[in-house]
Amino acid sequence: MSDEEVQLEARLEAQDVFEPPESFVEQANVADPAIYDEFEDEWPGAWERAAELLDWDSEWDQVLDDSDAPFYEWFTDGELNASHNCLDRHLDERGEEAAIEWIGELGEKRTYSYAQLHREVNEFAAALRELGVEEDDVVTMYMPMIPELPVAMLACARIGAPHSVVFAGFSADALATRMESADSEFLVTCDGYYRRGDPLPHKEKANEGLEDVGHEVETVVVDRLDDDYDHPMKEGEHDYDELVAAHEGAEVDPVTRDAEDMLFLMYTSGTTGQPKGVKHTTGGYLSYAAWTSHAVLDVKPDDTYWCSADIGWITGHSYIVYGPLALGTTTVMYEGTPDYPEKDRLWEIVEEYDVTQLYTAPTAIRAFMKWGKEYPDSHDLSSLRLLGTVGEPINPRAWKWYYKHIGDEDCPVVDTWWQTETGGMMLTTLPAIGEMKPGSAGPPLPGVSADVVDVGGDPVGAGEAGYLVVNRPWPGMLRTLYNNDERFIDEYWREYSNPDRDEWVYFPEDGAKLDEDGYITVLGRVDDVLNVSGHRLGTMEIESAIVGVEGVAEAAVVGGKHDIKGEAVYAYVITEDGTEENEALRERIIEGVEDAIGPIARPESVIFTPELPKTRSGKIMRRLLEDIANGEELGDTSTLRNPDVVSDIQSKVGGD
Ligand code: 6R9
Repeated sequence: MSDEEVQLEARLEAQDVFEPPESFVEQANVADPAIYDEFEDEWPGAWERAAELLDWDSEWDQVLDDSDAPFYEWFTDGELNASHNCLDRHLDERGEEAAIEWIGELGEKRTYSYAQLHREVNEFAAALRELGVEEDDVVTMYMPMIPELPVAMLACARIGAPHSVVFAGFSADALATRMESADSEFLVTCDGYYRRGDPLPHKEKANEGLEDVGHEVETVVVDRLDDDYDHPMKEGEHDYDELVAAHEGAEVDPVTRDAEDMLFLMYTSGTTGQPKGVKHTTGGYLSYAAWTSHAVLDVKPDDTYWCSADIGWITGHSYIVYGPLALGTTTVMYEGTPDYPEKDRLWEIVEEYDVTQLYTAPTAIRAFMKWGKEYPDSHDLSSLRLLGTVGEPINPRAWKWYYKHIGDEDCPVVDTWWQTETGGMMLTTLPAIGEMKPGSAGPPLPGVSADVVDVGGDPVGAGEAGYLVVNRPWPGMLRTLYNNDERFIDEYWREYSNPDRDEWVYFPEDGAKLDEDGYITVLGRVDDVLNVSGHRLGTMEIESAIVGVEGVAEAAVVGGKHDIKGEAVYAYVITEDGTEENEALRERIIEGVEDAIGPIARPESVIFTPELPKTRSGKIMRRLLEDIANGEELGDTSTLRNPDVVSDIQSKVGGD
């Protein structure tokens, strides 16, 4: 490093607060700080400005109906169609502009103009109807990052059929559980996809999952691998290309949906082994996705905006598909991984497409940091105007690296806290208004009300850790858990609400800290959910996969700190025959987890132990196992029934 660079690094390291760059402020969609007061003064009416970003078939009567809280309703009696909002209404002005820029793993490129995307969505919507899909039928999609995925989502939205997208990296079991839970009789999947240049069979996994679904399923298969792979096509299955060709030129009128009609379901991990089917609606969700894309990501029609998430997660739903397309911009979709063929793949794409905003995850940023600044430095990234992060807490070092080496100290960084359940962003600075504090997401968005409280629900003082709560409803909120209103209340509203006084407080199950300026630093989950590379995984789901492996008697899973992934899966396992070293069993356990959930849940470490540390009442002391995984000092172990086991386990982890 030159002297100048050393000085620069030192200055950045010492700096805790960053101002939005002048050049950004001048052109921002939202730049007037009065927005915060306006939302307070006009709440909940102020949310109309989100709904007004959309086209409605008929206007709402009421912005918020809270008569049956916490089953809130937004924009009641309003009617609209999401596919119309993402496509048709842009045709006149932006028909020939790119809606999706798709970049394949092998370097292939496909551009879908709004007109082309509209055409294919119509054709596929007609095909789905012919297959028997009716309004309100749940259509499952089990697909990687190929353009047919957003096409299928928008085709469903067009005919009023909610979609349920299952992340392609999830296992056959995970697919089956979700299809069963949603009673979904339709599946859109593909033959396979490429990973690091090699074809990866996907259809076999889908077939395996279908075997465990107890009802008939109509399946559509996209041919992604062409001649590289002859997928096992089953009788009665439909080929996507043939279906679309058979409906060439078809036009399907967008079905008018009530604002509160379900747009999609998204399954996510919770405390129990059973994933939760989060229900999002057409009016509130779409308004919220569009508004936050406008206000936080500063999306404008002429942008080439890129969110590097996978559409199989909520981030991809809100900020690759619905938000950007509702605003008529160009959204980039990248199929591959950031280090194939080289570690500069992302920067090559930013340069080639003149990407204006990049929204990614801290885990990716930490990997970029490790690879070195020479990769971004070898590309012209000056088209970038804004950077964002999501998915997990970002450490200040990674934030500053992103700010400097990707943003050239000239782009605001928005650290956005939100969840599958919230539908869109909740805590973040507005990029042209708020000072940025690396490591702290920021204040709640205008109109959103959040606080940090203690176990009893009382606000904690500045600087103290507590539990994050949300005190008011917001349009993008989940409406319920699919077919399970009771669990919806138990999971999110039981803890801090006061139903007798009709006071409802949403509990996201995250720990947090508040500073004297009202900035919130989110510390991580306080339930048994891990965050591995920004992906939510339930410890119970992993544990039940492990105890399903022959030879395993008991298992406890916790998260251990990991430089790149944030958290990694540590599995403590008691074997049936008491053996403490068994390489073959270790492999079977890893395989078992991959089969039940997917490779993302793969244990970093499997530790065989004769016992697990338990309290006198027989509860596993997970905190202790976490401390052991992190090599931290252990607190009081005197309440344990079996304190001796601790040093034994410690020595194994240390020597692992
Ligand atoms: C959008 C998404 C939600 C959980 C959430 C929290 C963590 C997300 C964060 C963050 C700190 C941020 N999380 N964004 N933690 N700072 N900016 O990731 O949804 O997959 O449902 O995960 O992720 O723990 O509760 P989801």
